[in-house]
Amino acid sequence: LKLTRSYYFNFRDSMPKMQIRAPVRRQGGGASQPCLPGSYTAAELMPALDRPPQNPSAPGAAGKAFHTENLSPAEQKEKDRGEEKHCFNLYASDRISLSRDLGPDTRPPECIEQTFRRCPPLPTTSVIIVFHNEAWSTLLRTVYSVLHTSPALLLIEIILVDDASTDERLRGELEEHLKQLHVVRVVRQLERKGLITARLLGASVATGDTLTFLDAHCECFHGWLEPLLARIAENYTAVVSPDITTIDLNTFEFMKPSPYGQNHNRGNFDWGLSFGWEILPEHEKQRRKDETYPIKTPAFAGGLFSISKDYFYHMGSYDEEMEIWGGENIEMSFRVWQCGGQLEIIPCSVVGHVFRTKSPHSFPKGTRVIARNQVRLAEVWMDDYKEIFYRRNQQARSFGDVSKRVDLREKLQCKSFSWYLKNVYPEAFMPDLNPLHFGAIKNLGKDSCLDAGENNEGGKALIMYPCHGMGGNQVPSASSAVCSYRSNIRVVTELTLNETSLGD
Ligand SMILES: [Mn+2]
Repeated sequence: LKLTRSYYFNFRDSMPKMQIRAPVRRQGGGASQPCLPGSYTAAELMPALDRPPQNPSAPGAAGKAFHTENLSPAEQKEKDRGEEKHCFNLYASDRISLSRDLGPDTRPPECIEQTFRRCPPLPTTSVIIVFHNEAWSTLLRTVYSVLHTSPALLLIEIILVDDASTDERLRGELEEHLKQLHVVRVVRQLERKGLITARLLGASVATGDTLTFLDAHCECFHGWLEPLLARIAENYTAVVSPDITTIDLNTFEFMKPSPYGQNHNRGNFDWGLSFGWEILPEHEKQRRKDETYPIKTPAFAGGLFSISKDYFYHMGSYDEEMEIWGGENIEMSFRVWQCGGQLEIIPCSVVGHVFRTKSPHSFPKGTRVIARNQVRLAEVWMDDYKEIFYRRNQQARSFGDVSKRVDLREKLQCKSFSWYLKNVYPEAFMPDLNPLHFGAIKNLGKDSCLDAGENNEGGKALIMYPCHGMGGNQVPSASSAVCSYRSNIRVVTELTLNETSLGD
């Protein structure tokens, strides 16, 4: 076993570092390629780096919570400082091993027992991690986690893309530390240009058959990579996300998967073009015989996914004129589906992510860039349905030149947005395309407007709220007696339009 691995590393190290291999499209039966019959053995799928022996009583061992209460004043001060800078418990993260294990494999048995055929072979991958002033311990734990869980055979490299970090430690010391890890390298974007440009930079130097994008504060669970790559081997046009689980931002507890399967969510969007999660519709549950089946998802969160590298470029990678962050995941969701691909979540692939409740980063040009990105995607992909978005979001429609993206849509002969709604997301809440009236419903006496309220996913009653004239939660699209309220609320409210029913 050791022999096979050292042979592999020798072989790899003997090749020039920046070699570019001919792209190999691995689709269908792979009859033209010689490959061995049967399935990969455990020995063939040995990780790129062995996990060092673990101390079961160390902080956060086996993915358990690490509680940091009752601290001394000095410790508390450190904790507060970390929290302020990163919006998670850095004090805890800094004390948890960079190589911590996550305990036994608790996935459903069919995931644990899943085997992967050698023919066609599983494609290799380049893992691309973009960071901007990320905390040292979360960034490095992400890197080690990938190395400890990804088969050496499949992991070509980890590419860290620095989006102009200013923290001193992330500059010189990072390369120094990574020298010992042969497959990790850093590329730097000197000016802060955001996630999209940084990912494109990472992809441009990647040499794997597939690209796997991860956030800089993740931990990968047992066997996360193989099911993603197996799905791409099976279908070159599949764009696949792992099942994203929570790493608690206060205790760094890793929420492990349940052996009995989960109540899965899929991704969606509302007419403000924000991403959200929803439970699977019944027909999708019926279609899946067990947990090895992919979940088809109308939209994806876009932070963690794998895609064939050829397909990534064939499909127009990203809209390069989108700035910083925001909207790019919805753009890619529409594009993949409308242009013949599939967007899927693979439940046997589990990756943890530290979900924060607020962003620790400033947006160089304010959150206006998100609105601009959204307008760009609405203009290119949504046909007449963009009007529903504009009705809710009454911002200026300045979005630059989208002609290249329109040409792309033409070239790929992509389907219409109404095709997407009908075939991929028939459950979408559909406001009228041409309502008789639309706007806020106002109580003139009190100058308050009917409002969906904050975080109303449909379960809460509507409220009266001072009118702000900005649309958003106050713009239903109304036609005669039917008031369709906020897009992601699928309850159609019958309103009797008389004064008594519109009191507060
Ligand atoms: Mn993140």
